[in-house]
Amino acid sequence: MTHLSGNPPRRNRLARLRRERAGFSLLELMVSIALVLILILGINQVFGLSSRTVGAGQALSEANRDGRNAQSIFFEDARGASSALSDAPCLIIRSQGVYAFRNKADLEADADQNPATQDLQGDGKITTFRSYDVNERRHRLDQLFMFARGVNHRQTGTGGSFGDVGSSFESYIVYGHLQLPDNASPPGYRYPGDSTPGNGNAVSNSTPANWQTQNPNNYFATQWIVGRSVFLLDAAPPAGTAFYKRAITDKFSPLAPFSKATTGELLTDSRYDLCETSLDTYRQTIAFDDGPLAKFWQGLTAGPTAVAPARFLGNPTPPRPLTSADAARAVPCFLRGCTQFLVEYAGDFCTQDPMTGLVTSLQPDGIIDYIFDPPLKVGDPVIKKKVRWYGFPRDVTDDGTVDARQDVVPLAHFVRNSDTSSMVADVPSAFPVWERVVPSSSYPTMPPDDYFLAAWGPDTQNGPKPTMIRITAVLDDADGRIAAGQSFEYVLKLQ
Ligand SMILES: [Ca+2]
Ligand SMILES: [Ca+2]
Ligand SMILES: [Ca+2]
Repeated sequence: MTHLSGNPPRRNRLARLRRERAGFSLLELMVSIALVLILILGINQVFGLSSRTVGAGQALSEANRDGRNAQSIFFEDARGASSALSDAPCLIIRSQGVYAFRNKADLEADADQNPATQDLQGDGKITTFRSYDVNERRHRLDQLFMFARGVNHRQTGTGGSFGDVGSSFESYIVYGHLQLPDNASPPGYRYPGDSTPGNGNAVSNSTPANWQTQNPNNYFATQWIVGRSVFLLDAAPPAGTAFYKRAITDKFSPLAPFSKATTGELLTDSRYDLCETSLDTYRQTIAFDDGPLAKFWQGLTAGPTAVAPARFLGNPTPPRPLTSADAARAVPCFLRGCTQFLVEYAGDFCTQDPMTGLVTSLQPDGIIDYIFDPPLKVGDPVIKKKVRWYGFPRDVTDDGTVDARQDVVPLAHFVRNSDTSSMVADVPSAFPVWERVVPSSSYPTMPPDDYFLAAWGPDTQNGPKPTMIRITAVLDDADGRIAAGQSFEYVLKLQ
């Protein structure tokens, strides 16, 4: 009998079913469980890997977004500063570095817990970073103080209001790292990188002892936030509004860091954004600047100690329920995770020999001061000129030394040290900018808290001012999702 259909004989089907019901052997079961486990592990790995990739991508795009957003704000402020430059009371750049760890993991991986030293190659050879280095352990926390014309609106309010109605065509803008709150109640505000017990507000402390209790939110470089504090200038603030007040006893009020509001808060408290003055009034205020102890650049930048600059308070995550004072402190928070903030300037301050680039006179020659690229050596053809940037000494050629021909140096250093025989021996103190500089010979041994300051004020009203400001910012991820911070460079045209 031949079966033409596809159905096997019933007996055969039963036999096979019986065989199938006998199921898997223990060995088969174990093997299949093992296979499933391996599969699960594999899937987990793939998901873990892709979520890490997504995390890094997200952190990267966040940094890029913040960097781009900052650009439009910088440019807008520069436009305002540019239109106020000719009669602005002053312009100040203050530069200072601190040693700091990138994050907790960086601290824990460091053998001697000192951020100024690092075993770079992992071979036991310890490198000690210099004060003028700019890297993952040596950070710049520069500040820019400037005046601007252009409409700015109120962002803080009197009493219970989160933002009073009002605007001003003149403003005072300060960029710089913020003091951030610790976890106490009420919070104490701490300087970036500082772990001195007792709210010392030192510029930096290289020992990480007690950072968790002393400065849990502003110790590591990736925790830092650069602030943008905008104060509206209004000669006659509206009635019923709180504002920073001019006071005879405080010469640089109402824009000095310790100027007081009508309700008692300090300017650095970031409580209000309205000041009782104007560009004209304030220029006159600081024009009567007299005596070595009362210069406007000191009056506007002075912090709690001689080397500590004034830093404004910020709180990016104000507690709930929100009060108007807490809301006001969220306003200045501008660039999060900003591990470097460098401000440098360029302009036409001197006359240079077109063949050698050496300074021949301390008068502008109509050409923005320049450097030769590549470095000028005997017999080198002149290839091209690059803008010369002035500021806190910085080794931009990355050869380990600061050289006036190629690197960023203070203007006074450049005009003093150009090795021309006709060079003047000294720079007049008010030419064409007031600069606090250390002798160039001491750059390699410069104390870690030494600072640079350049200021243009009423006494240099007719002297040359910067044509450009260069801001370099590094934005990093607090969670360490990216290998290193992203660098952004903004060149702001002032004239
Ligand atoms: Ca170390
Ligand atoms: Ca020039
Ligand atoms: Ca160099």
